[in-house]
Amino acid sequence: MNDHTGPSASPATAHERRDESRQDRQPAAAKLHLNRDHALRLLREMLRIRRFEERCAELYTEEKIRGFLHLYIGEEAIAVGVMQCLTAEDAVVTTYREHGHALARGLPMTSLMAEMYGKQEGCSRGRGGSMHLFDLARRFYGGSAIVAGLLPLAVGLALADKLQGRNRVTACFFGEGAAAEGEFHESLNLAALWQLPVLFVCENNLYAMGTALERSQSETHIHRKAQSYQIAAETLDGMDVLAVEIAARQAVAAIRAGEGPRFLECQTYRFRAHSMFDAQLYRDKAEVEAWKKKGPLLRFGHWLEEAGLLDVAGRAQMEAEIEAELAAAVAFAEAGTWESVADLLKDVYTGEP
Ligand SMILES: Cc1ncc(C[n+]2csc(CCOP(=O)(O)OP(=O)(O)O)c2C)c(N)n1
Repeated sequence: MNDHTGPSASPATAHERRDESRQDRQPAAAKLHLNRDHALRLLREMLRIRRFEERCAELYTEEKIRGFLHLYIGEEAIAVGVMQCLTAEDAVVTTYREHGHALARGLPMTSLMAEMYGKQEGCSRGRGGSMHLFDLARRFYGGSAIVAGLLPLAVGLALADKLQGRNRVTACFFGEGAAAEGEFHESLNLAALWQLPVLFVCENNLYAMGTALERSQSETHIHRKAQSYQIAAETLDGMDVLAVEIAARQAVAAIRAGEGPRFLECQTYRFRAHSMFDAQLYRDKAEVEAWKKKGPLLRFGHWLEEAGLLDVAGRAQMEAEIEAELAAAVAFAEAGTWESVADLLKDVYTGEP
């Protein structure tokens, strides 16, 4: 199978009015050469993220996980689609909504869950928690709480690679809210000016906390802001994992060929609240339900069934395997240890000798 003919309709919201490049998807789809193993991997990776976060939400209400918790549920296709196109040498930087990116990048679920618990066996030794997942060996530079704060970091990583002659890509994931920040514009300008190998991935889920995009930014076509800096940019259906992978594969190839940065605006939607403290009074329940019907898992799962690539038993087996992985991760976190009080100031910068 080398063609993607899956459903491509998007919910009837503001995104539908902003679809300049979607017509280009079909010819590009033929270049993906999708085989069964790869297709099933895409579904499995999205399911791992979904089930991990559903369990995190439960653990949060049980107060096993504390602090902030921003769920990526609904947006899984973006992290999974893009991550297929990166090598171990490439770098990844993300926002605080980064559990999905970390899992898709290959961080073990055990170390992620331990981090969620605040245990020192976690990927950030229990000091980061949900918002600051980090893994140097996998070049996963994590989890940044400051909106747009990660863009200069990505530009810096890419500049270092360029100066040292390494053919690497830095993938930088952020929400559309970042496009209202100065750092976004400074970063895009320098990345374009210096032709740096950055893949900017805007996860446009239409809301920055409780503020709708149309109420906060005069230009709602985020990719046009990138174009104004002479960066090749496009908008695409971020609920379609194949569309994301196709676009990312083309963008990464161009970056590796020395063509400078690329920008993808992925149209998506978060199904859950901004964080665990959010009554969601800023959007209609009907809007949320409409988007859920276009969810990446539902849609790709149906497509796999229709294509004869996954039957009921196969899906059940996949679910069971993920459940077992999740159970092991929770057990690992439960058995984890707290950092001793005596060590709490270790590695904390105080400015004093
Ligand atoms: C510089 C800065 N301003 C404000 C905040 C508070 N804040 C946290 S998340 C958020 C919304 C960001 O929305 P968006 O970038 O679209 O990402 P999403 O949460 O939708 O994934 C805001 C304003 C912050 N963390 N950093």
